[in-house]
Amino acid sequence: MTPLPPRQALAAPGKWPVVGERSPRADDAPWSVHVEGLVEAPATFSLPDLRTLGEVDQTLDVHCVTRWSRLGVRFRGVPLAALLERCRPLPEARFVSFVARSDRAHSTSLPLADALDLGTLIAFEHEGQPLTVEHGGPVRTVVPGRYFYKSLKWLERIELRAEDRLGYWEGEAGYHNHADPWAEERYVLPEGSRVDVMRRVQARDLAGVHALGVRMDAMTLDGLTARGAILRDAWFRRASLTGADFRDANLSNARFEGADLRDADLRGADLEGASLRGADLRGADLRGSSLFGATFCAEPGDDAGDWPDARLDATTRLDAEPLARLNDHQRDYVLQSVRS
Ligand SMILES: Nc1nc2c(c(=O)[nH]1)N[C@H]1C(S)=C(S)[C@@H](COP(=O)(O)O)O[C@H]1N2
Ligand SMILES: [Mo]
Repeated sequence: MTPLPPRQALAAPGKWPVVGERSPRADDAPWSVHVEGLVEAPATFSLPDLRTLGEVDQTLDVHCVTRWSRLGVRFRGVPLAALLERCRPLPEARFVSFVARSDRAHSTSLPLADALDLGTLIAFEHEGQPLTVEHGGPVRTVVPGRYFYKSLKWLERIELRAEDRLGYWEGEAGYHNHADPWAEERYVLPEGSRVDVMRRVQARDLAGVHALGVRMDAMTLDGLTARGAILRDAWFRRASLTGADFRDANLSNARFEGADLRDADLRGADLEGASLRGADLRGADLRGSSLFGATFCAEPGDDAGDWPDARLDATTRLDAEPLARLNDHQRDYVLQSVRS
């Protein structure tokens, strides 16, 4: 069986989803990559300069925090190590921050030792072709062994630092700064917010709440109001959620295994990567929801857990949009259930 980190699923064959920014900053200047901060020899490299540092092929597994993976993907580029050999980091340099040529100056960072040990690559090509713009062309980083948000598109600046500087997703969206997919380091809760969130859970009012990774397994939360809440990675396993209002909520990667979702309102909810196995969805409304990577039944050859298949019937409401994003196996199961 294919080795996948916990709760990752393969992207459809031949598909490479675009995540985050879709294009770099508009700028007529020729592309260059600056290396600065705690280095003996700061430098600016043109793309041809960079490529003379010695290109290698590297095959790695891509694991996006939104749950899709692509295994054995080949990139070609220059190892970060080769570049830093030229610029010679000072002994105080303990972190490396990669900054993009993008409108929000998107960035991400790694401990320098990790970036080197993991074999970070400054990549120009993907499967023998130049990187397309939406995937970070002409130059991006790829970091094996970390969720893909540590791999920066449109590399413009590499900064060596004594202190860490949280990247865009890590600082703004609560993405885990260590990002090891095997340890499932996806999201962190903002400091100090857990108690407040649990108080809101007790009151069954999570409308507009922004909290990541909240554990609500087996809780009785019928009639819960969670409209517009951001509850990525929440656990609702075996929770009782009849009539819950999840309209437009972000429930990506949420676990609803065995949950009672009868008559729940999930219109417009983001359920990407959510697990709904064993959930009771009779009378639930899923119209306009986003179901990329969501699961209702076991995948062939999947032995992860012994949940039964979700319960759907003719009273479960769905429209074309959510169905289009399911994989074939899940879509067949859903369609067959709602027709019977
Ligand atoms: N400049 C930039 N780099 C970025 C992002 C971004 O929004 N901007 N998103 C990150 C995330 S979350 C992922 S999963 C990957 C997605 O790369 P792809 O669009 O080529 O699949 O890029 C990462 N690097
Ligand atoms: Mo991502």
